[in-house]
Formats: sequence, structure tokens, C-alpha cells
Amino acid sequence: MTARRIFFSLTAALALSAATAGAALAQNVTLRSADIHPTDYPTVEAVRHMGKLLEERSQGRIKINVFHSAQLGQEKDTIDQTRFGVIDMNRINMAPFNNLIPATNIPSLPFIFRSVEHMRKVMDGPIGDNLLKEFEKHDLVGLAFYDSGSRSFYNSKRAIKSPADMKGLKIRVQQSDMFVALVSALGANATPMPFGEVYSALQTGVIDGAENNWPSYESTRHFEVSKYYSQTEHSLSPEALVMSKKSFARFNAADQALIKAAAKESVAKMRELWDAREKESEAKVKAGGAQINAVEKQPFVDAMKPVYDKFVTDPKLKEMVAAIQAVN
Ligand code: GTR
Repeated sequence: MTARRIFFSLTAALALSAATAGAALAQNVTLRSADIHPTDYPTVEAVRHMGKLLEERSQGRIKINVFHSAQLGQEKDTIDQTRFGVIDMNRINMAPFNNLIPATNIPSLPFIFRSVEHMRKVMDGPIGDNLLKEFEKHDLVGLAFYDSGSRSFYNSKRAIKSPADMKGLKIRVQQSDMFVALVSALGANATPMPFGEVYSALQTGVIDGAENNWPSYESTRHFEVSKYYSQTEHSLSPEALVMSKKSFARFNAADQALIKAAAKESVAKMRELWDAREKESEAKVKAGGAQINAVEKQPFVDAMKPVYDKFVTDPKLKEMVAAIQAVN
């Protein structure tokens, strides 16, 4: 079935059920969910797990089909399609939302979290819940946040040990002004680019490097063309799972609650898969010839002041930073 026909089948099924059942009890709805990662990646598996929960709890009425491997497009493009309701759900990193939704800059900020545990505690608590609500102002419903590990720099030229080693390198970043500022503050040249274009840009020398977590560095095989992986661990920018407000509004309140609960419950599954995958990916890239080095972080932390000065100006965002730092 083509993507368009699936979309119409959702609309038709809901219209029919509304007409027959009085209340809009969704019948045989398959939600289309976007992800740029391959079929075995933890984010894809976690949304499938959510779909399984939803199918069971709705007695088979509601399912999710995950269109993995960027079948529905690169992240930035799929944001608009999700806002318009052409795509029902989207698992996407926080960074491509940064320019649209200012509050999403905060969890992407360099060194904002002290550890993965700190990040999980913040995103699972009231700060995370408030951030999920921010998506509603932009035609989206925030469903959950997933882990994304820590992002580190990799490149084809040299090991990065101090900010001075970044000077002059052309580094790909996600399509986020905050990430452009982060890389510029280290004296490198930031090139925003969709994820799917990075391998060939590295291979042809259009860029010298990029930054990402172990699983993405491995699944994309970037380690083959960019072998120095330096553990700057500069951002823990989480993943967001969002739904189109238009698609969400087609369900009655009980089904909406089912969807939200299944999404939240998929977080634990994601973390289990993620922790295992990080270790596997690290081992794979090492076996594949990646040169890994540890980094003294403080000079990188110190270099990030201009990023905070530029992106944390609004009093609400300042409060959010303080609230995150106060979480123990
Ligand atoms: C990954 C993230 C993707 C995408 C990618 C990128 O870690 O899971 O959603 O944002 O990074 O760098 O574009």
C-alpha cells in the first residue's frame, strides 16, 4: 500500500467509526511513524514495542507501522509533514526541533546534564513533562523522550584532545542553530546537513567530521571514513517521540490516553535496548579500526559560555536551566 493510501485509510476508518459508534471509537487504524534509523535500531524497536502495547490494549483496533531508514524523509522535512498530519508519529532527535521550539534547546545544550542518570531523572520528571507540552503550541503532541546517549566528535584528520584541536575542522551538525554555535565556539566550521548525507560528505572530504553517539557512528558506518572518535561527550540531547495534533485529535479521550500511556511505557524498553546497543556499537567500531581517545572535559565546558549566552536569554529558559541543575 502506498503511503498516501495508508493515510487515507486512517481518515476513512475514523470517519466510519465516528458515524457508526457515535463517539469516535477508532477502528483498524494504523498510525504511520517516521524514523531515520535502520530497522534494528533501538528507537525503531521501541516505537514498535509501543505499537504492540497499543494493539493489545485496543483489542487490535490501533496499530503502528514504523517507516524506518528515512523512508518518509530526513528529520527536518518530516517535522512539517507531522505538523500537517501527513505523518501521524515521528521519533526524532531534539536538535532538529531547536529552531522551531526554543525550550528544546535546553536539553540539547552542551554539558547541561552531569550524567545519563541525571538526564533520565530530568526528562522523566516535571521538567520533561512541561517540555512535552511545549510541542502542543506547534501542532504536535509530545508523547515521550528516549535516551540518545552522549554525542562526541569524530573526524578523519586527528584525535581531538583539546578545543585547539578543533580549529579549522569542517564539522557536520544537525540542522540546529544551537549546534552551529556549539561547534563555532570551539573554532571549527559548522556545516548543518541532513543525517543521510553525512557518509558521502565524509567520504568525499566535503566535511572532515561530525558528532554523534556510538550507535549512530556505528550504524551509519561513519567510522569507516572518519576514524578518530574523541570522547568529548558534549551533548546528551535526547530523542523525542511526537504525534501530529491532527492525528491525535481524531481519537476519543480513552484512546488518546491509551496512546500516551503506551508511549511512556516504551521508554523503559528503549533504555534496555539502548544500553545494550551502546556497548555493542562501541565494540564494533573499535573492531572496525576506530581510534578512540578520552578527553579532559573542562576546557570544552569552559568554551561553551557563548552558547549559553546566546541561547539562554529568555527568563523562562534561564529558569529551566537552573531547575535542571538543581535536580540531584
Ligand atoms: C542521532 C539521532 C537521530 C539524528 C542523528 C543526526 O543520534 O538519533 O535522530 O538526529 O543523530 O545526527 O542527525
